[in-house]
Formats: sequence, C-alpha cells, structure tokens
Amino acid sequence: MGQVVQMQKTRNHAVLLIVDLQVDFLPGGTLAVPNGHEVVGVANYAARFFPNVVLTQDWHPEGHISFASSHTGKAPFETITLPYGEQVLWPEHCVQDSPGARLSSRLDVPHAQLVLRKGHHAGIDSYSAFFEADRTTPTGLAGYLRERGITDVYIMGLATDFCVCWSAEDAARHGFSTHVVEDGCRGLDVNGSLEQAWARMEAAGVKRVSLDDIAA
Ligand code: VGL
Ligand code: ZN
Repeated sequence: MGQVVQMQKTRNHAVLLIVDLQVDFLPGGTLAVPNGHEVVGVANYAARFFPNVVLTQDWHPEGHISFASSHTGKAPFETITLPYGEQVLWPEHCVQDSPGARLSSRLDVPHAQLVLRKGHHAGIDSYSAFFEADRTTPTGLAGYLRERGITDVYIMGLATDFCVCWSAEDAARHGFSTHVVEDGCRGLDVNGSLEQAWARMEAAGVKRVSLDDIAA
C-alpha cells in the first residue's frame, strides 16, 4: 500500500488511457481481437499505479458508416474511400447500449474518472480518443487532460493497430509525453496493420514501455 501511494504521488501529471476493453473486442465478440482478454488483468494491475485513469468506449449508432453492412456488396475487412480518407469496413460492433458495447465485466478500475465514448457520429469513424477519423473533429479529451494538468499519457488496450495507435499518435501530436504499454495491448492485424502501427507510433515519438516499467 505504501508503495502504491508513493507511485501515485509521482504520477499526478500522468493518465492511464485504457482503450476499448469492451465485450465485442473480446473472445466471442463480433470483432474479437485475438487474445484480447489477456489485457483486462493487465489493465486492472496497471491502473493501480495511476491516480488518473480514463476509459474509452467505442459507441456507434446502428447503421454506422464503418459497418460493412451499411454498404451494399461490401464485406468486413474490405476498405472503401470516404470523404475523410480510407476506411476499413468492420463487422457490426459496439452498437450504442447493446451488450457488445459494454465494458468487460472483468475490468476492475473503480477509480477511473472519465469514460469517453467515441464513434458516435453516424458518418465518421473515430479510432482515436482525441480526434475523429477526419482528424479535425475533436472529442474534447485533449482539453480535459490539459485542464487537469496532465502532461504524460500512458495508453493500453484494444486494438494496438487501430484505436491504440491512432490515440497514441494524436496524444503525441498534442504535445503530451506519450507512452504505449506494449504488453497491455493486442492487435487485429488487418493486412499488415500491426507492423505499420508500430512504425507510425515510433515516427510520432511515442515511447514503447512495458508493464514492468510502470510497476518498477
Ligand atoms: C476499433 C476497429 C473498429 C478499436 C474500433 O477499438 O481498435 N477497431 N472500431
Ligand atoms: Zn468501432
């Protein structure tokens, strides 16, 4: 207990951002990330070292533009070009208020301060917790963190190559000292997206850390 309190004192200016630990991204879900369930326990443990924790929740209306079922003749994991760029089409997932959109029942982070819902505009996807996929519509998270004096962002969750990567790039772009907790993430890996994601995060100056680094 003493150690945890001491840790927390040193991390007053840091936030742990736990991305999309939701039923649809876990085994049995409609867009299950391979081995995604392995990171729920990591999140519960890592959160003990952070006084500030924010959860994100993918939260799409029915008929969302990112669903393959919203485009005639298209199948999941195909891509299309939308006004804001390329969009991977997904199975229906995380529909607002559906059981699949719930946070994992094993997630145990009672001191999380904010649950940020994203992807709620019917015509724009939002992988990033900071900007929607047009990369200009803000979610408000950067302002929230800045007003609270946060300088360091630690990110983990699902999926490494989509919501984690885009959130990390945007956090770094906003000037936060940004870290991705590698063993707290799992990827979807659609057509090489996982390798590309790590390259993009590195190019953005995102630091790659492990759970041991946090708990040290
Ligand atoms: C995600 C694909 C679609 C994610 C969300 O959480 O990484 N991926 N929606
Ligand atoms: Zn989604």
